[in-house]
Amino acid sequence: MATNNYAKMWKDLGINLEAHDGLLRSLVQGHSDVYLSQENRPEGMKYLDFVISEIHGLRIQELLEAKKQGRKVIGTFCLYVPEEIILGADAICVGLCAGADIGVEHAEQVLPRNTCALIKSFVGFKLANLCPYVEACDFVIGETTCDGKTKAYEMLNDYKETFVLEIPHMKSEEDRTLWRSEIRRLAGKVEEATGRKIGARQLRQGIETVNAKRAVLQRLNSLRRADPAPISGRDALLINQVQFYDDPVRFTEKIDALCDELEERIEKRVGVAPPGAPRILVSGCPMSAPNWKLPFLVEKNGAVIVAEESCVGERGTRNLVDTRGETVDELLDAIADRYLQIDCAVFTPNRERVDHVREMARSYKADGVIHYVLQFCTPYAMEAHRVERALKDDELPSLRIETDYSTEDAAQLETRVQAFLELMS
Ligand code: BJ8
Repeated sequence: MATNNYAKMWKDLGINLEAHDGLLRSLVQGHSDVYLSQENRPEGMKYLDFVISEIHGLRIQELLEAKKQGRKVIGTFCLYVPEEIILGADAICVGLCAGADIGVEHAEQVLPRNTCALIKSFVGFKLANLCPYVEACDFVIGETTCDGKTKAYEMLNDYKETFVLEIPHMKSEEDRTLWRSEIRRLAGKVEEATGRKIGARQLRQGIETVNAKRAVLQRLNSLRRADPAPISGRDALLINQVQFYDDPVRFTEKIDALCDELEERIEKRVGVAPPGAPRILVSGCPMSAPNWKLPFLVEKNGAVIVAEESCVGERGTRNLVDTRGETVDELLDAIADRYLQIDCAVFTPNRERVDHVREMARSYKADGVIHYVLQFCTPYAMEAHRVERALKDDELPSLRIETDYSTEDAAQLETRVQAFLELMS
């Protein structure tokens, strides 16, 4: 990225240029070490590399251009916030979850140390004025998922307007009623902020755009069932991460073309690892960009990650919104119903997540499962035991990893990963 070209843009956004340079340097280095070092990548990944190389440049420029044309930019942190509603008001949705530990010392001045890395990262980014996406947003939408996020949004609201959506923690009919009314409250907020009424035609268009994006990611996932794997887990993760920032229509077209290429590779039996390489399913907490630590350690030791049971993965792409509704009310209910199916660990009971892990392990022919938990994430740490028990019943080896965004534990993690992969050789 030609940083000089963007320095004025970042300065105008109030970015701390010195700290931001450090963030970009580590991003470029991480991308080079983890991604560009791979051999035999699909050609289509060049687009994703380009997006990453311009992640705080060209895309931010596009957002600011759109704002000049009168569109709003709205930030989100969670899969429960429907992009369809934001698109229905001709606004732009950007995912703000962050996966870097730069800014953590700022976050720890106001948050307990035993807060998960994802929360520390987004709070730290705001306090240190590090993220042009946050600064480009007109407002952000939070949600009452885990306690840490719920309370962090109170703090974030002191610096950036934060609208908080109430997420029920159960899935009874009463919860559905609450959730449907929250979806309407959100639509009202988006209409008020954008000054645009969400009509049925625009909402349907928003639904179709997001359905198309999810459908292409489903296509990508289904191609990863092949052996040899036509694409690495690292690259698939990058695609899943970029979907939260990129223009959804352009992204869908590019990934569709990449899938065509993967189909050809499968036909010619071209893979990123030899046939029979250990196939790993990763399950648990989301990995936001540039959190690439674990996939790198797994794949540099000869295994291939074939699927992610994660919000940056299949939990986010499973299920499309039913488009049969004709009125705004019917479409909003269809959106609410689709989103209530998400099996985040903040729900109770949450048996469907365990079923999904087992089902994914079977369908992707995984040889083992890594249960990935961000340190201090109680919901996923609590569910780990239930997941492990189910996998034991299926006679599938599993490994529990608890970590954060720092690289301090990389050597120790690698030793554990190597020992785990030996079980499969
Ligand atoms: S739908 S997983 S994106 S809440 S890791 S902040 S849960 S303490 S990210 Fe999440 Fe929505 Fe659920 Fe997905 Fe809390 Fe855990 Fe931290 Fe987490």
